[in-house]
Amino acid sequence: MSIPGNTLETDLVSLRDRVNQQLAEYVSPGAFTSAADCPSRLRESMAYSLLAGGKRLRPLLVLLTSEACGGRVEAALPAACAIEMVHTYSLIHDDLPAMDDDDLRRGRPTNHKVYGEAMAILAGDALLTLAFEVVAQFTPRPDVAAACCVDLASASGWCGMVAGQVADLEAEAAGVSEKNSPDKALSQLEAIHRRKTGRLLTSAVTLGARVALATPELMKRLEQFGKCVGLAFQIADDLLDVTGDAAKLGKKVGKDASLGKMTYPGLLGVEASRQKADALIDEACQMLQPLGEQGDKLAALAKFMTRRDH
Ligand code: GRG
Repeated sequence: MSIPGNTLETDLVSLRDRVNQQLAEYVSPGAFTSAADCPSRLRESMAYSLLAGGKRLRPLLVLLTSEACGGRVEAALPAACAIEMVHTYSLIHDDLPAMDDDDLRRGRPTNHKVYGEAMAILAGDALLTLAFEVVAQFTPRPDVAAACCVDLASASGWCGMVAGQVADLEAEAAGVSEKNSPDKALSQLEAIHRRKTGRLLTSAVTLGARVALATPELMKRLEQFGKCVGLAFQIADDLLDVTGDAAKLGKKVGKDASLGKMTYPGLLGVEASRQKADALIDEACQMLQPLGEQGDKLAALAKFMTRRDH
């Protein structure tokens, strides 16, 4: 990961290493009293995708938000790892033939290409449930752990990420982009992404704030920060599908256009999409004002997330 500013880059690399180390521990046979009972092929399939690299943006958002609110890394690490488990499950399921049917993810063959469809579905299921086991068991204070479970479940579930994925499939099946006016198509696209990617990214921020016991006023501002960053991230993702390099991304590019999908560059053009993403990041950074310098790393990560090349 290359992020401008030497200290920030060192900090992020070391936080990411901690997340990677903890994730490996959570899927090891000794992680829980009952963990040795996991069938070895299932564990292998879970670890294959979970430990395949990835930028770890969601865990970094959890940890940096918590730090910005005065929290400790150790307290936020279970939630940071849990959200990465949920994200990895969504990628495994999204890559399945019944969904996006992809054969490359994080620079490797997708989970179902290696372990078969049934095991890929089960590895996704197991990562999703393990996420909640980890938050409930290892987040300090039972009331905070419970609030984090609700937050993560609502962001990823039937009215969150899963709903967004359903809306995306329905829009694709209906060929909505051709039938609607540009304004209507744009608000439909926003409604899809607000849930499909936005809710989980917002949850990364609110989880960090919850663990650090942020005040309700700060929580509100951070939630708005997360919403802006979530949408800007999706616009950047759409742009990378047009302008990105498959080798750097570790997945195919040009897929959205070949499937006739609605995207920001498709509806607004490349330059206006970039401007929209930049404006969202400006709005996001304004939300961090009460944090003063303590919000600087979080602001830098948000900027990186939209200006990344992978
Ligand atoms: C299967 C319920 C279910 C949901 C899937 C998020 C999602 C919904 C599918 C992923 C499809 C996709 C490529 C969405 C675009 C935004 C996105 C989540 C990109 C990948 O996230 P990164 O860039 O990936 O953070 P890494 O590999 O770095 O973690």
